[in-house]
Amino acid sequence: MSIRIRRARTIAAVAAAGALALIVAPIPANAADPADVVETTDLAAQIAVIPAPSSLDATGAAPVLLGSGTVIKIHPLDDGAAAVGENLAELLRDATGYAIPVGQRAAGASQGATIELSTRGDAGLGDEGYTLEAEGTQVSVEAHSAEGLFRGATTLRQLLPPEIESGEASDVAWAIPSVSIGDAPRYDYRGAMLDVGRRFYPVDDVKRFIDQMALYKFNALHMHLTDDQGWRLTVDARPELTQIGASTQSGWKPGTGEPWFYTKADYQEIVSYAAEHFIEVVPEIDGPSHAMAAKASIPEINCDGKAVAPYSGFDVGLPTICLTPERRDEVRAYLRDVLTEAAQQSSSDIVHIGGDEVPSTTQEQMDWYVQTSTEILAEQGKRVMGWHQIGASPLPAGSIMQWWADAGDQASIGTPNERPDVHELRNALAQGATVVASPADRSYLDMKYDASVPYGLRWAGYVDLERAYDWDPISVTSSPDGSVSLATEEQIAGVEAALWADRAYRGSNSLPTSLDQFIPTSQYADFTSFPRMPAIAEVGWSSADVRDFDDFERRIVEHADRWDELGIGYYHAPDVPWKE
Ligand code: TNX
Repeated sequence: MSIRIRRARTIAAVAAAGALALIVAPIPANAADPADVVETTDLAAQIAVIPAPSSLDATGAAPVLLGSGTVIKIHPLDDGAAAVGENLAELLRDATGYAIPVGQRAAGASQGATIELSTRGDAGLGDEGYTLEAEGTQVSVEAHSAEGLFRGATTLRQLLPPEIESGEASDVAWAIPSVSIGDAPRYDYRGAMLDVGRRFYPVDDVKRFIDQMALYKFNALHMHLTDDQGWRLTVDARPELTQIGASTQSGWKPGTGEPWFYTKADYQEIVSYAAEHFIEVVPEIDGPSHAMAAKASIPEINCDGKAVAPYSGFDVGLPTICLTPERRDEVRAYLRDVLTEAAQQSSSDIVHIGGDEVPSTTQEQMDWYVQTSTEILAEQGKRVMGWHQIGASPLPAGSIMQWWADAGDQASIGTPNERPDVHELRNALAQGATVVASPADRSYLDMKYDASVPYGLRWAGYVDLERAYDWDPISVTSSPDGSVSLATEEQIAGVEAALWADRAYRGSNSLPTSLDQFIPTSQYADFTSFPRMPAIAEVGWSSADVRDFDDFERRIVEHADRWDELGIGYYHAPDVPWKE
């Protein structure tokens, strides 16, 4: 990454230097209406970008004001900028009521700043880096790719007042603080996972989650498409998987609802919608454990050749797909069908093969399962990702380990009694794998924030906002004193926020007694993800030297105004000083 980063300055540091007081000096001549008096404190507070950029200078000059003549200017041959420009224009039009043409300034129009977008920036900006300059009557966002420009436009969105999110015209001063920003992500992979296996999310709820991911610069949607309680992906070669395997979800037996699965068209709609937001969809087909839905649908992947009953309970560690030699042809054929179709329907070069919580298998059996899966995916040009348990098996270089360990595993790093998880990660790294960090006691969004929370689990402890924020991939793959590290910075691909759905119902400290306890998936996802998902976004995007929890908390409080505009039902965590 060769973006030049000025000495990191947190917003708090800028404020301390008194620069923010200058920001709101005089209203410039292009103000749409003299009544648009911009409050000093509002505008200062408005500099609340999440994740924190690599460098941000509040220049102290007057703010830039959008007006009825604002145009998004792009070079006529810059197709990447045109697509991002249209997307930005739509957001601005809805909220401002202005025409916001994309192209050149309309003749005669004069009110309001010009926004110039370009993907012709320096290659040193990388795939997702950008610069943003706002001063006078001009905002310029420059990147080396459409993706980088989209990330920059997202920052611009966050520099506008929260009403920009409302989707309907409001009468506020559309002021952008005068700033100079240089930014690029720390890690390439910034994921969020939905467990649609335990609980099916309708397409619209998946899109809602994608919108939220995009606002915080995530770039990978990991879909946990299969588990004991359900199979959600249409596989043409194996129609039974959705005919039988989609009839259950956690707590819901066959016959209690519609079959819960994505048709091919549904899934493509999700993939395309994600792509419009520069997010890849990483599909997961979990196995050899967490596979009761497959075992209920396909008799020949069971050792006795008989289908199991569809499962809608709450246990883990249930029987695996048969791994003894006499069933290997059938299991290989099953894996070939499902992994090939998962690969072909997906937009990412990564397919996740699960591998977690496997009871009573030998290492030889696990190796066979992992190697068979990786070979099938290699034929499709895909790399494998897996929960870190697959790290004990032979893996091609370039595979990705998802590290979901907790503080207990970390505490054993470098001691004579390192836990098996640690060996698995060491072994994977030695084979040329990289790590996605999703430590359960930091980034599992299904962990309760505190004892009062009615949904979710607490096996990895409570995860309040500070716990979700105050870590990084190096710290969670190192011994507590930092003296032994499993991975170098280069061996870390990124981070993931994982939203499991084992207990997506009210009163989750016990098993449910009524289907009325199940809240809609959008409500569950909003509550568990906000405010913590933006914290994980910052862990993945922002360099360590610009991160500071107090400043993050200040910015989160500002973002709550955006969530209100967007109708996001976030948790009013008692440890956060919300405005009201
Ligand atoms: C552990 S993390 C699991 C999931 C559960 C989750 C609940 C992992 C790879 N396996 O099956 O849903 O805990 O928190």
